[in-house]
Amino acid sequence: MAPPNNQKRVKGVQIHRPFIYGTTAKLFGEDNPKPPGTPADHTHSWTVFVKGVDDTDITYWCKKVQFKLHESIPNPMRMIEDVPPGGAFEVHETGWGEFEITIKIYYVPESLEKPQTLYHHLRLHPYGDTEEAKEAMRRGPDIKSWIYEEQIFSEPYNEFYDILTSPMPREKGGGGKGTRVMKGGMVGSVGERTASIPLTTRPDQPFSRETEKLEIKRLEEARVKVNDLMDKMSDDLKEKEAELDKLKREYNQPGVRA
Ligand code: SLL
Repeated sequence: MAPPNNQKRVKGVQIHRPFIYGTTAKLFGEDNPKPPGTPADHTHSWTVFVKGVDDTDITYWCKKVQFKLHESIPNPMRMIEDVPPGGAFEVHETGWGEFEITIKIYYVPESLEKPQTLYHHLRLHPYGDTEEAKEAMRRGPDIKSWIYEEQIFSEPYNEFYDILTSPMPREKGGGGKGTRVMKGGMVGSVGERTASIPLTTRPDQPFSRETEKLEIKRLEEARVKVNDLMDKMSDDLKEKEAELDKLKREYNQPGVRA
């Protein structure tokens, strides 16, 4: 869409907004009974979603989300819109197999941005022999494949810039600290329009500054390990080269050759 004449890009500005997308699956069983009418070969219920980190509002920049499911599923194109602030754009389904879901994010019209596409693999089983998979098993029956992502708006148009950065209107007559009145009159504390993420991790909120610190620690440990391995390999190589030199010298000595 061509921007109207009065719209200008805010130069040199980049706004980022964290969000999460992914899938949560659960095996049918005693604690997750099959809803009546579910086909006999379906083994899991699952959800695919796009939402804010810590359930913060993303509806001021994300207008709607289209999920393209596997063609074996009836009506595979699902458009989700009119989500209340702080809610999730999500689809609930049941099935038996894993596949790649196409997630198309549509921005609010004021952004004048084209939609963007993400791809996500629906995971039904915690696979692998890794610590991560074992930890997933220990944590419980939900199979989560969640991705932290940051939406970047580079030099947004001025009207959209105002929307992105405006504080939420405070409730008249004062609610408690942090209480906000959102579109539609809903009151809650879905947070400011900022890029902040929570300080600590909670069971259903795995992305936080704490997670970030742990990840940095993990990367640093891996870097040290790789360096140690490289040093060891370089020592081994030197040793082998010395041995090769020695053998060559012995071989070239008079009387050795037959
Ligand atoms: C596989 N390539 O073989 C994948 C395909 C398809 C998943 C997975 C059917 C759901 C329904 C369903 O779970 N399809 O019948 O509504 O693993």
